[in-house]
Amino acid sequence: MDMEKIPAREGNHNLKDYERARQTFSWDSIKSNFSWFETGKVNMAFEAVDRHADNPDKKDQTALLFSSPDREEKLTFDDLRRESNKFANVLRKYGIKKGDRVFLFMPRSPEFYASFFGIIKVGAIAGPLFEAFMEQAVRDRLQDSEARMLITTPDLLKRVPQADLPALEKIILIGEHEETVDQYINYKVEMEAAANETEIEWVDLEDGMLLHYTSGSTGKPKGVYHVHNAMLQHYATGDWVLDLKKNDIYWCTADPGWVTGTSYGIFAPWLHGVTNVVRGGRFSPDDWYHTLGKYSVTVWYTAPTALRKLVSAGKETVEKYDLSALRHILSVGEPLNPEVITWGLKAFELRIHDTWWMTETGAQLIVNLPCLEIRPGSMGKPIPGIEATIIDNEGNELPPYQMGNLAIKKGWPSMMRTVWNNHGKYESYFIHGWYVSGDSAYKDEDGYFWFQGRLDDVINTSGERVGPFEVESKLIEHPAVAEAGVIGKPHPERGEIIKAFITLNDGYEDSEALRDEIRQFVKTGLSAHAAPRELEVRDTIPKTRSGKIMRRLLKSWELGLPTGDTSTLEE
Ligand code: 6R9
Repeated sequence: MDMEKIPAREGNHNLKDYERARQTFSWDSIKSNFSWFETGKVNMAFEAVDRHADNPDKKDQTALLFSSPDREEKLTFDDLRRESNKFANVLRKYGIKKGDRVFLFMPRSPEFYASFFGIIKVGAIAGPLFEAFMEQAVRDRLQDSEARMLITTPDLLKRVPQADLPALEKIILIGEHEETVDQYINYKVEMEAAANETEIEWVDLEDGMLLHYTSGSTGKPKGVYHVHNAMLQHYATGDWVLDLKKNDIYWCTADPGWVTGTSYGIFAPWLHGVTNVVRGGRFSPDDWYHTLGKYSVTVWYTAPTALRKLVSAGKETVEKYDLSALRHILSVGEPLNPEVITWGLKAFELRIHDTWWMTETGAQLIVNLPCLEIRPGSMGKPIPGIEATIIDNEGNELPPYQMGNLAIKKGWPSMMRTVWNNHGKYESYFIHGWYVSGDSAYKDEDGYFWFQGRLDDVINTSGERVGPFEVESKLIEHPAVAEAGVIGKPHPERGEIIKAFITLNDGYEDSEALRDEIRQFVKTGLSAHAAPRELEVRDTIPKTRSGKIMRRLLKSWELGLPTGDTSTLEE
């Protein structure tokens, strides 16, 4: 689509001269913004919380503006320091130390953020999980990471496996619960007894901080391992891309179970000491507009799937609210449709800035900057310090307009350092010093990058990454299902929806009731977002000679596209 380019706004952007910054920039130049600059010893929690709480001008500023349909709370930087100190002391009391994995399985809440920073303060590694996960998803992640502790709520405890987790010593419960099991610890009781001060564990820049499990096209979800050094890039992009300024009220709509909810829902805003809005509960256009208006949000980071729903809700809905404080909007997770950008110009009189990055990359890499023109449909340009290109499968760089693998020159601060328990997998991402993203794209003659699709079978439904293998594995656990092949099918609002093709075991007949039951089985066994919206019963599932499900072929059939090379198709 040939759309009008949208010029940069006038304004006092933090990054004004992109070309110059790219030429002169080095990551070392960011270091002087941090307290560890001289000593080399660091802790992300100190930089994001305590440093502001130590500053008399900042300590009473609101750090967290939390609200959900049934709760509203404000925490200053001083409150957040104290609460995370207390939690660090609780963890220490139970023997948690540097390098241990501590997982969080709970809805967004002030306790989540206190616990999260408490974990980091003792030098442990935080593993945030989506609250929507069902037992199998929780088990896979706790098993692989060998988590020693889990923080959850009595409600969600039902989905925490009771067996097969030998490493899991304690479960901290936030909220009232009746059972008195040795393994359980009561959050409130422990926090009341804990001291307000703690010793921060000073670690090295390369020490672990965070494990984000994400889906690949094969195998179980993988643990993407991030280190404290990522803060350099969280800080830099908070400056250049989010364009954060001292008095901003910032809202990132992402859940901390997703990397966007940690890198940009926690680290970037708090490294900059801005007020961070967190809204719990379910999405609705009115609720979101209300949140933007009520808190006078100035900078808003969200996702195409939500933006598309706001577009559907129409201009009448947005006009009910006073969004005059809003000055900067960003998007991530999926391609941002040009139509949505056009709508944003009308509805908010603002540009929507697309940003591209991945769980593995830890922070934004290719973005639309406030100081550059936007070409609707393009992800933008690499930030200073990042070299991006398009390569073929042999690692040769391709000229403008040729589609190929989107690749990044190895060596940026927020890059994952390994895949937990699977360093070989980590190494497989690189070719001739390039990190190969798995996305296909091309660049134009001015260096703007244009996303074309995923090269593997990973599904992106409403901005969430779902591995087809995980869904297929769950499907075939159902007694009626013999084989399953799962694809992403394009959908106007959700990006993609999950469509599953199955074959049935002898003795079962296709019926709507059976299909409903199977869908429900995935929903309760894995998670709601992984449940196939469409389920089709077939006689066979196409497979390669080596037995791999040919999802590509299923997809071509589904979409009525040419089937391409079927030489590996099993007879
Ligand atoms: C941060 C995040 C990564 C995958 C990525 C790509 C897709 C993300 C995008 C985008 C088009 C954008 N993706 N941003 N596609 N335009 N601006 O999303 O991480 O959940 O790991 O997903 O999402 O396919 O490879 P993650």
